[in-house]
Amino acid sequence: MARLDILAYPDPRLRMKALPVREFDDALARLIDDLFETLYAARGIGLAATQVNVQLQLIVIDVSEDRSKPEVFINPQILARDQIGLVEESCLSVPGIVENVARATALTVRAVDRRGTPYMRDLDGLLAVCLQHEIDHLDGTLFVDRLPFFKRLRTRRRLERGGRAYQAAA
Ligand code: GNR
Ligand code: NI
Repeated sequence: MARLDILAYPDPRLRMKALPVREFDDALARLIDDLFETLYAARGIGLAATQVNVQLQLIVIDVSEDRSKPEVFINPQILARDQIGLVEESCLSVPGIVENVARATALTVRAVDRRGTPYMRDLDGLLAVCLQHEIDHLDGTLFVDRLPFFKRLRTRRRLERGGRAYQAAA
């Protein structure tokens, strides 16, 4: 297993669009293991392959308190969304910024598991929010892109000055 480097804003590689996974082989299994190791080391709840410079539609998530529920979403597609709520988000690739984002509070997703078997699931709570955040990464979108106009401007200014300076001042 290996811990991978997480790309940080404004790295242009975070803007690339991920391609569907086609080969469910040992290399994919190793990549999934590495993504979980990286996720747990960074104390995040979700990680998209895009964040470690792999342009594949591959997401790992664990929203459990004790880090005991690893979940893999490959080639995910959201089939239905229910209700919108404001949820406080942060991102390992946008350090120092915490803002409310409008997200569906429940959804139905179709994806395949690590062996390539398709499945469908209904999600809600933090898992639903996190999956939307990660699918955005696969499309090259960051949560700060989804802020209302003036908040987005303010956040962009803060990021240009450096997330760390903002964190210290907050
Ligand atoms: O660790 C993370 N926490 C989080 C909190 C609220 C909504 C989304 C997230 S995802 C984030 C990890 C990350 O950047 N994944 O892409
Ligand atoms: Ni993120």
